[in-house]
Amino acid sequence: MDLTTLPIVKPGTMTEMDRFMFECFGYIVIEDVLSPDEVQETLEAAKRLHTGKITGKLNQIGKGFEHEPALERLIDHPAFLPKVRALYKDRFVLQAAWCTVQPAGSQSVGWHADGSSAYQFKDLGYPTPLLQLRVSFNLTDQSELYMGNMMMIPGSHRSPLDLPEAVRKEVQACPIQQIICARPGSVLIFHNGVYHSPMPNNRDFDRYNMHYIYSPPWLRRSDRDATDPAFLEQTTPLRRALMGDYERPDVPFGGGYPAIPFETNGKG
Ligand SMILES: O=C(O)CCC(=O)C(=O)O
Repeated sequence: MDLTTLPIVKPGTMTEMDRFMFECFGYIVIEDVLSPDEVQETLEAAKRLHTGKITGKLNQIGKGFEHEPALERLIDHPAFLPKVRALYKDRFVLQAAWCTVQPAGSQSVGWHADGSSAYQFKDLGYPTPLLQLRVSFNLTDQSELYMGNMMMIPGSHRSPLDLPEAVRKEVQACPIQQIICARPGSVLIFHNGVYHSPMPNNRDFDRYNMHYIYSPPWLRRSDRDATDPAFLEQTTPLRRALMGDYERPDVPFGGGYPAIPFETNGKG
């Protein structure tokens, strides 16, 4: 009997209820953001990215958006962008974009909160601040269990205690965990502090997810040292600003930085 209920929200505006659920659980889910054609196009781009590089475990490749238009298009998708804007009060950058594959018949269970082993986010203060908001697109079907689904522990971003080490490799790590069963094209948005893990993929096809990570403007990028100048040249003003590669009055941000041109979305 599954009595758990996913925090499902509608695309677009971050409503008061969306925000309440995000604060309680640390994540929300938007179903069916991409059409089947869009899923197919994005999946083909993801597969090109991983061609010849798939090993037996979870693999991730960054900054594919620099040369794959289908991955670039999702950076500012209107289904989720208003929610990111609401959470960061319009001040953020794309800190990384990771395309992950959990190969057919493989597993990489490893419960963790996101952050950096160089300096854990949880050591910055309590509750762990929002520093990497992850927007994850399912590119393959994960509507049933054991399809490489994301597994989450709701509310764990507010726990002052770590998840016990002894369960970190267990599929059933905690009685309150949830498994995100969602169709391809659905989106999961989550706080870096939430404990999560991929579920094993017992199917005969590789599982692909595309993760976009949004952070305050001063956080160092993690999938690139700098964005490819050729990409910056050809992309839209909004996406250019979301890369964080803008001129600013002074290097330490003391003079602020130019407002992100959200109103240009989709233009020029
Ligand atoms: O794509 C996945 O299965 C999740 C990857 C993950 O948890 C991470 O990169 O932090």
